[in-house]
Amino acid sequence: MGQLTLWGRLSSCNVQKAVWVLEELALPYKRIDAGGDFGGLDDPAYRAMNPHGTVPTLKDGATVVCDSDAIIRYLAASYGRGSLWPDAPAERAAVDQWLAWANASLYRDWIDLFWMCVRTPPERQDAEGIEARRARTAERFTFLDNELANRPFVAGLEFSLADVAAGMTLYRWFEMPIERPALANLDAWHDRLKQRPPFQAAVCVPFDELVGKLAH
Ligand SMILES: N[C@@H](CCC(=O)N[C@@H](CS)C(=O)NCC(=O)O)C(=O)O
Repeated sequence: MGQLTLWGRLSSCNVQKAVWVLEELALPYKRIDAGGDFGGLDDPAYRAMNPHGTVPTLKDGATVVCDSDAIIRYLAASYGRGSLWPDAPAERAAVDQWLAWANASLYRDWIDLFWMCVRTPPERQDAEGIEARRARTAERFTFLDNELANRPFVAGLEFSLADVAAGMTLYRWFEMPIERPALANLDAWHDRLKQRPPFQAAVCVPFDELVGKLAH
């Protein structure tokens, strides 16, 4: 293992995924605030690592990885000994299919809602648009609640990267000033995650600095 360095402000949900996995694996790492009010994403040295100019970026010795999903997979494959992202293809596929759902379906609706409801200043908010996104996100969580009736974690009996990608949404979902359906299995899963200090440290982070801020 080289020196692990993660660039990214903790108020970024994608940075939170990376921090959560670093903490789950109890890896020594240094996090450097970048992005948002911290800036730095247009610096040539940063762009040389991450041509997208986004956070997070991970450096492990000579290896640089951009994109939160690539980062959590890299960390799990390198240091997880099959715990968060199984080695066996069939078990890995079970995690991957839920990672894909979390990113392509749940995250898309949830992040739209967060931008419209929290990041957009009140005077520019579109109540109908918020309600449409709220309803769609609630449908995603209702679907997940139904799945969680049969298993304790998103991809099966064990905690995995799928729980990180989906669970990263929970704090903000429950903190947003919106109506939410009562979902007992989702609540039980949330309670299971809340027992993990890495979830608390990475995800349960107030987002006041993002309220009414569309700039980044
Ligand atoms: N697919 C990328 C998306 C990265 C992304 O859009 N990051 C946002 C923060 S969540 C960003 O860099 N925003 C600009 C900023 O923070 O200044 C990933 O998962 O890492």
